[in-house]
Amino acid sequence: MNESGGTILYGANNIFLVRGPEGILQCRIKGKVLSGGKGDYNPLAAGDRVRYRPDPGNPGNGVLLEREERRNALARWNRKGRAPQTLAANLDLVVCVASPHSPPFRPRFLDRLLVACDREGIPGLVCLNKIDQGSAPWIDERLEDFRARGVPVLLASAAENRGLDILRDRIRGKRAVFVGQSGVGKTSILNRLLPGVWRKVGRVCEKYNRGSHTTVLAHLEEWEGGELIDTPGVREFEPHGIPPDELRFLFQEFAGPSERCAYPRCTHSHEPSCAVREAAESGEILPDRYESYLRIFDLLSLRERRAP
Ligand SMILES: Nc1nc2c(ncn2[C@@H]2O[C@H](COP(=O)(O)OP(=O)(O)OP(=O)(O)O)[C@@H](O)[C@H]2O)c(=O)[nH]1
Ligand SMILES: [Mg+2]
Ligand SMILES: [Zn+2]
Repeated sequence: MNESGGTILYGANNIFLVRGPEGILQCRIKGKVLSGGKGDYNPLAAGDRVRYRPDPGNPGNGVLLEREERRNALARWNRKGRAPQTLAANLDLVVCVASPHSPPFRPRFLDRLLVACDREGIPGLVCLNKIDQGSAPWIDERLEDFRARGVPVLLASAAENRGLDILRDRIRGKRAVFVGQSGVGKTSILNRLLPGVWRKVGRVCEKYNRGSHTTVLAHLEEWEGGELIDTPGVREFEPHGIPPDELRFLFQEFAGPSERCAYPRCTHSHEPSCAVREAAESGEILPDRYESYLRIFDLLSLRERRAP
């Protein structure tokens, strides 16, 4: 039978659901390594375009042949696997979900997600869910700082069905992925947008995955002319594929002060007479943003030194 092109909806343990012209098929990777996915922690992610061959003797099944080139991808460094792990691919929008108190607000986690979005040229937005639990001045200050740099910030409560119309308007017609720490309410929000579907998908994932959560990929559902992707919560998000000395360009607010740094190629990490550090000390730049930058810079530098 002929080859077809399709989109990965989700997968686990080498069984992937692919949406193609024949409908939705269960596919396996042919051989050990998928062409196009070498060296990755996971060769395929939700949203990937693939080539596959339907199995004529086994309707509804097929074999994956190749991953097509990605337009973009949201990937993190997987420490355990020592390889980049793609959460979702070919995206129009990343919805970075957070909550104010449980789990606690972690702005540096959002910084890392947004750095990865920026680097890939994918628009990102911040959705603070669980606002029924209230906010705090330091959280509001951090959110205001995102807004000041053009990152949309939405306040929502999936529990009380508040603030979700604005989110609907933002994501309609797009392929949007929901990411964030475990427990912030990604699936709860998606259940409000597309009732019923996500629980069902969760059960299917569990079946393929023999009850464990570790290898379940994100999954994709069609919604109002676009597509929504839910992802399992991640504890850490280490950006991947950013040279340390290019990180500074992803912290836009450093641009102005950096013109006053003593060294023209100052990385704002250790150099004397660094105007960015001074700006953080004087409050012109949010000190926590500078701290956040330093932490990412260290991570990226360490990984670069360890690379073969
Ligand atoms: N108070 C309050 N609780 C909420 C809200 N949204 C979700 N929750 C609760 O938070 C818990 C976690 O919600 P989930 O939607 O499973 O969170 P998740 O981000 O999908 O978590 P992972 O799938 O583990 O990454 C559940 O007990 C929800 O009922 C909200 O707006 N307010
Ligand atoms: Mg979830
Ligand atoms: Zn500097």
